[in-house]
Amino acid sequence: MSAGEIGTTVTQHLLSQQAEHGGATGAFTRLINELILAAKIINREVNKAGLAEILGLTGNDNVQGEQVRKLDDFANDVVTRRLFHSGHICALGSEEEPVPMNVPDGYRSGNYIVLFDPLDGSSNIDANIPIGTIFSILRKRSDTPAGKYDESDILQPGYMQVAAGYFLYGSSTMMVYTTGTGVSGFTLDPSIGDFLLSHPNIKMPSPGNIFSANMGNWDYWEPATKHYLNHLRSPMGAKPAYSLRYVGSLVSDFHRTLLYGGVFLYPADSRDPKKPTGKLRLLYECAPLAFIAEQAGGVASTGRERIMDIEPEKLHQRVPLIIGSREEVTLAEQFYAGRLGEKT
Ligand code: P6P
Repeated sequence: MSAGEIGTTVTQHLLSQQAEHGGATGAFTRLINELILAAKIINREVNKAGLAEILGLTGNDNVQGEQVRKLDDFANDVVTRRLFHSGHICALGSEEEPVPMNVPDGYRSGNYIVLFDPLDGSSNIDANIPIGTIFSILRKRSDTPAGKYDESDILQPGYMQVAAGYFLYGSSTMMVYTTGTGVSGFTLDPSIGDFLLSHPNIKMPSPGNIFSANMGNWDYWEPATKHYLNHLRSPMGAKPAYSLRYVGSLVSDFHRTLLYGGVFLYPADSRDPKKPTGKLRLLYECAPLAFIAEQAGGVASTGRERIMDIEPEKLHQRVPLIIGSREEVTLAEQFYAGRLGEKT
């Protein structure tokens, strides 16, 4: 590449997409750019987390009853401030906040809702395991006054998403997103401080040869889950038998599945009576990753229902998630429908 040539920046990519939408006002581009700025700020702190006193616990619990690490708090605050600063938000929903957030007084408001997990996988922070920020972008659909929202604006099924994506703070920092016309991946070049297009038009290989699940939950899973995984891992089942990879950080496990194919699953389990439908949240984890998976040619299901079709009932609703290559997820659905069983 000749001097001065750096490839396509994410902003150039956004502007070219904006140009293709005749009626685009630039509001969406502005909003995404604020998310990108938030990610760069979070990335800076994540990269030095091992050095700064920012590690450790705030001593507070979030709505999930999970001890909140300082970086979670910091990431939540950065994303919230930057998005309200965009002037195009009417409400925000965060894993770290019990209820949706209104536009603060003094800020311009707009017609977008962003639901996000500011720092997913945060329990891995101390072990330097890759973690991420996940976001889902919806358009206001109620006729409430400017800057106001009602529940129908927040509780929208996944197929209503305008865009979805994640930032992965790992060996390199990446941004992966879709607006419904394919999936693009960008890698942060720290020397220029910008995300450059590194993975154009991502397609999920199918079939893959990796399955990803927390096998420690084995005794708490329903029979269909066990029969499906036995099929994948036994030489008498899938040919050749699959490998198991499990990071325990959703964005990492999903990103590998997106690029290499295979299946990630966090099914319902009976380990925690308070979480009978699994651990992952529909609106700001499963639905945005489902949008990306489908745009990359994959499938995202509860095992019995398309994730993107679920009509949400609560902001922090949890659902089972089986997401990955078309072949593996549709096979899983056969097991959950009882059409395949123990000896398959
Ligand atoms: P388990 C991280 O805490 C998280 O929310 C996701 O990032 C990850 O996929 C899941 O929990 C891991 O849960 O029960 O396997 O530790």
